[in-house]
Amino acid sequence: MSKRGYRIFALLSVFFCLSSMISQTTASVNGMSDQKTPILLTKDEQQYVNAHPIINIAFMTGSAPIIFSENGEIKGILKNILEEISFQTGFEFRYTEADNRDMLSAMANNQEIDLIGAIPSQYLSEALHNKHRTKPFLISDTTLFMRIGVDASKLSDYVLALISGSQVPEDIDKSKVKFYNCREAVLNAVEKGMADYCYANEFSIAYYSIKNGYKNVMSIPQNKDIHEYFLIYINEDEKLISIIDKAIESLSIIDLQSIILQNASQIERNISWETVMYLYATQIILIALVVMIILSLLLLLIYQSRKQYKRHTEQHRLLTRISGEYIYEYDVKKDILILSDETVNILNIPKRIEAFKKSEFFQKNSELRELIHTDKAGSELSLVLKNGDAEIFRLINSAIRNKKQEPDYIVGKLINISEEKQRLHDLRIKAQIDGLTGLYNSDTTRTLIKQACESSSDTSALFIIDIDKFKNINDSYGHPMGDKVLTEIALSLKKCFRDIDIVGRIGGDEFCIFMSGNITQNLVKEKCEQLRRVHTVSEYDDYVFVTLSIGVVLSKEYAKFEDLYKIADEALYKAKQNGFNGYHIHLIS
Ligand code: GH3
Ligand code: MG
Repeated sequence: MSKRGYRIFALLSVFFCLSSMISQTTASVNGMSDQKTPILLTKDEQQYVNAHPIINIAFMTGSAPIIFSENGEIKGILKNILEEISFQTGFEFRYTEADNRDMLSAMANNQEIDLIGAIPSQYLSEALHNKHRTKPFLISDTTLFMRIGVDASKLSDYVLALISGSQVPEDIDKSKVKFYNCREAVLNAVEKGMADYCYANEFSIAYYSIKNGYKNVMSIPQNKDIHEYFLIYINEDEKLISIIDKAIESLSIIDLQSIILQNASQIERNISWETVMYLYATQIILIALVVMIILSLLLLLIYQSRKQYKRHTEQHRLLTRISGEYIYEYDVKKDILILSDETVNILNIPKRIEAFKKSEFFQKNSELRELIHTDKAGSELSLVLKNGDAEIFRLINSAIRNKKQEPDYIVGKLINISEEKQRLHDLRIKAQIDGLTGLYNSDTTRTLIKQACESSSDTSALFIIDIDKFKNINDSYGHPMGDKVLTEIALSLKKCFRDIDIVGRIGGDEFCIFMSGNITQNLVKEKCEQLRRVHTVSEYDDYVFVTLSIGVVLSKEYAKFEDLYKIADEALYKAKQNGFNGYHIHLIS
């Protein structure tokens, strides 16, 4: 038979024992009838019970399931039998547990006890052997209990486990014997391999096999020897002997069966990890595998979602960086401002500011206060960056509100719009400038001069300057040369006038200049003389000589642009009439 086969046999034999022992025992109990005999105490016996109600009984430790203590409570077949006797006689039994035989003998010698319970005759010391005893209340076959692997036909080669104080059988070598304190210790020694075999009653083997979950052993009924269980009287007290004997005899087979069954069904199993593994190894491994697979899948799922989350965060970070967006959060209740890494990178403030409203950043920088204004969308603010530059940001705030609609949390972003602003500015400027000469274009010139006229009450001068015979230049030297002439003249005009003067091109070869402030006639003349010189424009080998005609109106009081323009235009016409390269000044006083 395989090792595992033996183990199964061993376990099965334990259960077999439990069921078979009941019928066997009940049949073996000497003198017991099927019917419970009512116990009738004589008058003397009743008086004895009244005078000696307490009976002290001692038993050996580890004698389960016959009698034993568990968690301070006395249990077992004998305990139940004595309860029955107690019920019938009126005796009260008090129990003392002896750890070893010497202790038991000492209690007997000192007359501390009245009875000793449940020691088979084989294990009695000589002194106890001669004492009076009850009829046996339980009989059991002797069973060989041995470690799996022991050859039952050569037991003399193996180590025998005995209860201390027991006689060593004659045919056994004493060096091959080990002693243990009690029955349970003997059985445990065989299970653990400290000894190889022992003999025990089938009740104890069944009980401890279930309780301790033995798995390295097997038991074989011997049919050669029996264990009888009885009570031993310490004193030759005839009355006590007569009462107890009567009571034991009165126990019916049914009483005993139910007592044994009750004890067999109440074995508390010591569940060790090894026992559980032995019994449920396959199931445990399967469950562990399933759990491991589920755990692995969960871990994989968590890993993947974390990876995805990281990727999303990184994408979002990149997007915000590319789009020039800077995120921040503000916990309204806790008054904590938290900036994203990107925001920290550009602004000169920490990533997390506790008590933001009291912080110096908030106190000193009014722009930063805007960050915690709820539902602020589209407002613009200028922030000083780490590098010292000030840039313009558009601010968008959104609030998470509580049930009372108060903001609990504000999430916002700053969008850097400096470049956009600059572009707009450039476009606006571009729209005001004449593409060829870089001077104000006609519309802008007129608008600016109109505005200047309206706001100025000082003497002002409006110049209209026209290039003489410009058409000829185009015709003779080509259009590009004409453009060059226009550009050079524009440059000369710029140089001639002050920065605060409005200088613009208002037609093909016509320019308009407005001077305000205390403009004198002399200054106007001076400017006209300056412009009257012949302008030489060269391109490669070509030289063009250009002259200008100038019409000026000098007004000492407020005048409308349209009026001034008309007068200056007439002055120009006069200058042209007088021959080219001249000027005419019209004074309005
Ligand atoms: P006047 O002395 O009487 O002013 O004669 P003019 O030849 O200058 O006559 P007019 O003012 O009629 O001629 C202006 C010419 O300027 C007509 C047009 O072809 C030319 N012109 C207008 N805009 C441009 C330009 O942007 N580039 C060039 N090259 N020529 C232009
Ligand atoms: Mg002209």
